[in-house]
Amino acid sequence: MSADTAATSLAIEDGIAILTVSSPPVNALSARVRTGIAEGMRTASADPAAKAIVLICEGRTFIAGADISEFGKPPQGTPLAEMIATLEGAPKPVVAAIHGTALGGGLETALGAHYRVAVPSAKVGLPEVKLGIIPGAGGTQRLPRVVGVQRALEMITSGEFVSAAKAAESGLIDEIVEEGRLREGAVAFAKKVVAEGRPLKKVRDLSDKMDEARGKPEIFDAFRKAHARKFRGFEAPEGCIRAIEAAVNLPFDEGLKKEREIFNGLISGTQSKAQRYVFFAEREVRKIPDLPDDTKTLPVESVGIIGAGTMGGGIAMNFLNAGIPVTIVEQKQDALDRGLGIMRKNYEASAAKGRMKAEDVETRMGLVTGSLDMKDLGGADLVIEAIFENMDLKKETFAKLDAVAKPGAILASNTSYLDVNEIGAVTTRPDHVIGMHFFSPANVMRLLEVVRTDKATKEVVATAVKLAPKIGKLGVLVGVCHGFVGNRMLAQRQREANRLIEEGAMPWDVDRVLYEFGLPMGPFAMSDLAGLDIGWQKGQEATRLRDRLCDIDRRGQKTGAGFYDYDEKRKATPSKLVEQMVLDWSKEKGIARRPISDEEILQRLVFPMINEGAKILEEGKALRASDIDMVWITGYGWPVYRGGPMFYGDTIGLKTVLAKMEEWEKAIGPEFKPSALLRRKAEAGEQFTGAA
Ligand code: T1G
Repeated sequence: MSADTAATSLAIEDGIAILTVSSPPVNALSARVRTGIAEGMRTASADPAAKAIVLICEGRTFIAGADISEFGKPPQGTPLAEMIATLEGAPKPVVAAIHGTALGGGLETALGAHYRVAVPSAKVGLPEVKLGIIPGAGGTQRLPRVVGVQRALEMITSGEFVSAAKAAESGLIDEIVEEGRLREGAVAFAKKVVAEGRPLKKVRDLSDKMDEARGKPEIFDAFRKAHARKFRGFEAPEGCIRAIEAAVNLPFDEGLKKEREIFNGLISGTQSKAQRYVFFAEREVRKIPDLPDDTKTLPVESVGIIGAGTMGGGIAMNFLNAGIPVTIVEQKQDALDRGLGIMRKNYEASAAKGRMKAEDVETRMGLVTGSLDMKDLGGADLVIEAIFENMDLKKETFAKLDAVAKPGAILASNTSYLDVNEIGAVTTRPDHVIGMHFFSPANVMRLLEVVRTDKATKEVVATAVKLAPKIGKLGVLVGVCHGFVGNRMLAQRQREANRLIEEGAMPWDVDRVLYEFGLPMGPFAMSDLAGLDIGWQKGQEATRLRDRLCDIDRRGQKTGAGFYDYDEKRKATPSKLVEQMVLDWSKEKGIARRPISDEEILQRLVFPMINEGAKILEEGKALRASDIDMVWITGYGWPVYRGGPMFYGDTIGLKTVLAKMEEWEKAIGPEFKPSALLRRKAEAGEQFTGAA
C-alpha cells in the first residue's frame, strides 16, 4: 500500500476483508480517501483469502460525501467513478457498513457495493442539490433503480436525510444490524452472503423499478409542477429531474454520461459556488476568534421570558422544543392567556400536520409556566425580555429584573434596534447583559443575532452562541449599533424602495424585481403583511405615502387593502387608486418622475446594503462578511443561490458597486458615500468573501 492510502487500512479476518476508512472529521472522499479505497478494493479483490469485502468507516460517520473543499481545484488521485467501479466490479461480495450519515458520494459509494447494512441510528441521503449540484457519481442512476423513480425524485431534489429504517423499507439498506456492533454485524452479514452463495447484486443491472416510468415524461412534468414553488430560482432541482429521467430512458452508461454532463454544467455555475460558500459560511459563524471552543459556558436549564406577545411566545417555544422549562411573565391575565393560547394553537397545528406527536403538545406546554409576577423569574438561568420596542420601558423592565434575577443569571433583550449597552447600564450586572435578537415568527425563523455588549463576559457570550444550535437557531455574533446587522442594512433598502416609487417606479415594480431576484416578497407586499399602521398616528401629517394609505383605512392585508388590493384569498393585485396616489405624492414633492429600469431598481436596493455591510465590517460589528450573508439568508429570505449580499457584491464586482455608489453620492446625496473598506477592496481588486 503506498503512502497515499494512510486514510484507509485493510485487514482480513476469518475470510472477510475489512477495508476501513479513517479521515476525520467526516471521512469525506478526498483524493487520499478515494485512492486508498480503490487500492484497498483491488488488493482485497485479488486476495484469495478474502471471500467477501466489508467497507466501513471509523469515527462519527460513514463517508459524508465528496470533499467539498476540493471542488474547483485540479483533480488528484483516483476519480470517484473509477473508485466506485472497483466496488461494483469486484469479483466477490462487497458490503457497505453504514453508521452516522452516508451522504452524497458516500451513499453513491455504498450504492456501488453489492449490499448495504446499517445501524438503526444511521441516516442516508443525496444532499448535493443543497450545494447547487446533482449527485455526480452515479447517484441519479443507481438510486431510482433501488427505491423507484418517485422516491428517488423526492430524495434527490430535496436532499433530505432518510432514516435507516425508512431506507430499509425502500430496499436501500439490506439489513439493520445492532447499534454499536456495526463491524460484527457487517462481517456476519458478509459471511451469510458467501454461505448462501447470494449473487453480486450490481445496482446498475437493476431495472424493474424503472419500467413504470419509462417513456412517461408526464411523471416528471407532474413532479416539476407539484414543486414549482419550492424550486423557484434554483437551477439544480431541474438538473436532478433531468438526470433521473435519463436514468429511466437511457442505458446505464449513457445515463451516467448525462449525469456527468449536467453535473459539470452546474458545478461551474454561480449558484453552486454560492451554495458551497454558504455551506462553509454556516459553519464559520460559530468560530469566534477570542472564544475558543473550550470557553467555559454557563448552565441554561431554565429560562424566563418577559412578554407573551407574538415574539415572547415564539421565543418560548424554541426552549420548550429543546426541553428547557420556561416561565413567561405578562402584566395582565388576558394577555398571558392569549399568549399561552397561541403557543398551544401553534403546537396543535404542527401536530395536525404530522410534524409532531399529539402527546408532544402536552409535554411542551407542560414545561411552560405563566405568571403575572416578575419575582417568578428569580430562579431562571437566562431571562429574555420581549416587550414593546421602547427604550424607557426596556430600561425600567431591566432595572426591575435586575432586582429579582438570581446572581449569575444572564439578562437578554430581544430588542431589534436599541442600544443594549444602554439597557445593561441600568443594571448592577452589565457583564451579564446581552442582546438575543430573534426574528418573527420566532419559533420558525432560524436566525438569532447574538448582540455582544461592551461589558459582557466571554462566558456569557459563549453561552448564548452555543445555546443557539440547541434551540434550532443559527447564532450570529454582532456588535451594538442601531439595528445591528440585519435591520441596519434593511433600513438602506427600505429608504431606497420608498425613494424609487417617488422617482418613477410603482410599488409592484419594486416588489417584482426583488421577487424575481429570489426573495420571497418585496418591501411593499411585506409592509402590507406586517400592517402599514406600525408607527402611524391618526391625524398626524403624513411623512410617508403609507401614512396616506392608513389615513384612508388602507392598512394592509388586515384591511383587505394597502399598497395592493387583496381578494378573500389574500391574493394581491396592483391598485389603480394607489397608482394615482403615488403619482400625486411625487407631484406634491415636486419630483419629476422618470422611467426606471429593473436593473437600476435592483442596484438601488442592493448596493447600499452592500455598502452598509462594508461599514459594519469596518466598525467590527460583524466578524466576517460571511456572517453578514448568513444573517440575510437565515433571517431575511435572501436566496441561498445568490450567497448573501456581500457574496453577491463580489459576483457583481466591487468596482461596479463602488462606481454606482459614487455616482449616486453625487446625484442624490451623501448617504451613498462609499465605505472606506469598499473603496479599498474595489481598488485592490479584492473581494469581501474571497469565494465568488
Ligand atoms: N467536505 C468537506 N468538509 C466537510 C464535509 C464535506 N463533504 N462535510 C462536513 N465537512 C466539515 C465541515 O465543514 C466541518 O468543518 C466538519 O466537517 C464537521 O461538519 C460526487 C459531489 C455530515 C451531516 O453535502 O451535511 O458528494 O467547520 O459541523 O453538524 O455526488 O457536515 O469543523 O472545520 O457540519 O455533525 C455531499 C455535507 C457532498 C454533506 C455532519 N455531502 N456535510 O454534520 O458537523 S457533494 C454533503 C453535512 C458530493 C458527489 C457529490 C454535515 C454532516 P469545521 P459539521 P455536523
